[in-house]
Amino acid sequence: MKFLILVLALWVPTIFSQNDWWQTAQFYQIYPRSFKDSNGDGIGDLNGIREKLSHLKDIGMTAAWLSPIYKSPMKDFGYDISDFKAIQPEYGTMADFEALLKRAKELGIKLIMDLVPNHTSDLHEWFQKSVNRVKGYEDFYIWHDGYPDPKNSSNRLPPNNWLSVFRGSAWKWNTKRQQFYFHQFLAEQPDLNYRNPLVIGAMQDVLTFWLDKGIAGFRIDSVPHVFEVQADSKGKYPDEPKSGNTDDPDNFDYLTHIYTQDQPETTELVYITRAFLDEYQRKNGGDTRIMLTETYSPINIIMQYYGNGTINGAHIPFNFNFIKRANATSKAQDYAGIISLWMDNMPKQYTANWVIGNHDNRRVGSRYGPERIDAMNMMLMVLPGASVTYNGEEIGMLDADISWNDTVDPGACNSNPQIYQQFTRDPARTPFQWDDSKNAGFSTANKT
Ligand SMILES: *[C@@H]1O[C@H](CO)[C@@H](O)[C@H](O)[C@H]1NC(C)=O
Ligand SMILES: *[C@@H]1O[C@H](CO)[C@@H](O)[C@H](O)[C@H]1NC(C)=O
Ligand SMILES: *[C@@H]1O[C@H](CO)[C@@H](O)[C@H](O)[C@H]1NC(C)=O
Ligand SMILES: *[C@@H]1O[C@H](CO)[C@@H](O)[C@H](O)[C@H]1NC(C)=O
Ligand SMILES: CC(=O)N[C@H]1CO[C@H](CO)[C@@H](O)[C@@H]1O
Repeated sequence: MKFLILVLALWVPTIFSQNDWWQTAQFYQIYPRSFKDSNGDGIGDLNGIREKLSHLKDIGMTAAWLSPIYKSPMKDFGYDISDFKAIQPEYGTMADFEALLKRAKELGIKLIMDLVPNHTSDLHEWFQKSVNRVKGYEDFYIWHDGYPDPKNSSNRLPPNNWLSVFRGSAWKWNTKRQQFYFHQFLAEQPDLNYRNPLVIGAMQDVLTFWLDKGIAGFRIDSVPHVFEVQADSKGKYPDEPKSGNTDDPDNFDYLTHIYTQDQPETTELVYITRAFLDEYQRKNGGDTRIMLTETYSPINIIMQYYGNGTINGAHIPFNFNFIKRANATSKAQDYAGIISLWMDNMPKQYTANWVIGNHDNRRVGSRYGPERIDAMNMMLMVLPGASVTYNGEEIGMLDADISWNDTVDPGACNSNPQIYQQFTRDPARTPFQWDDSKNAGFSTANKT
């Protein structure tokens, strides 16, 4: 009886209310490099995704978001972008992308692109122009003279103590421009300066390019990192305080990131982007174009991403609490707590979402234990709102054991053979297991 009431309570409101497509969507993240290799080079590609897209339909998915497929030197597997309007050749061509979109439309699956606003590749035309101080591009990135080194007159010291997520100083000297530039991730990934309206304009131009092709929206990567605090009137950037969490001064965790994350301008940018997407729909018609945002921030900050009461923000600010707060020892009451945490904090007019896995975290089966995989997948589907899962979780793939020699994730490669396992994301990025043929049906290549 109780179960029947629960089912009715979840089901009845959905048939009487007018939900927009995304409010009840099942989102499936595809990691293109590891999904399906169609041409035998050992690397997943767009034609492979097209070939296997009916799998998503079979398991009830209604939308897919693709990890980056843009042109990239691949220092961070596509999260370092050298051209936001081109496809990385090893993944295919623009024609392949259009064929994928067409197939997705036939199947009724919406496609979402991953936008990486936090930085570009250092090979991006914008960065090259900024290095050379080409007019209009001087302030596309965050530049600083640094300070003289009292111990060594031919050296300069970085502007402050800020650290890169991938270890070491977040500032890198550029000999051509004779200044430091700021990079929260790899040195090859300079951060864009979003206080420059020309940068916002350039990014909106990128959004328009992909929306015109017919995609349903964007998943925006690493939102909290988009802004850092401004330098004071003397051009000085403040140091961040030590966290006390580790003795390793190169570890990102050595500092508390009060000046480089969750700055108030971040939500502003989310609101501006939402207004831009709504305006696009007003002008061009069609279904709602949506925005999903990635942030691991505290709940009060995440709620601001939804909107501030008068202005709307992200349709789906990812809810990572199952990833952050649950593990193999969690009890029923812990899960109940995780669910209430979101539902009690979310203003009623918004739509809940639940993320079970992604390319940055251990797999569901490795986090909660293999015997809980089905339960976790089912819970994701019955909770109210949208669900978000990662390719392979539906078949219960587990983390692979990847040796130091085979490790390619930059976060791990920048560490050492003793500690890399704390940093590596490779174990959750192994090829999708399609069947029991060679390479589990992922590829005909000898090495994947
Ligand atoms: C002084 O700084 C320069 C430039 O960073 C470096 O190449 C050189 O090795 C440094 N000299 C000493 C003695 O540390
Ligand atoms: C919401 O944000 C907008 C745009 O930033 C701002 O103009 C407005 O005052 C904010 N409203 C509230 C209630 O904070
Ligand atoms: C596992 O999750 C529970 C809550 O769900 C938490 O109390 C506990 O500290 C977590 N354990 C680890 C090792 O993270
Ligand atoms: C890793 O690579 C090094 C250098 O190529 C080699 O000497 C070593 O035997 C390899 N280790 C393993 C465990 O394969
Ligand atoms: C959280 C996060 O890391 N966000 C993205 C910003 O850029 C880095 C480096 O490219 C990516 O790894 C991230 O996914």
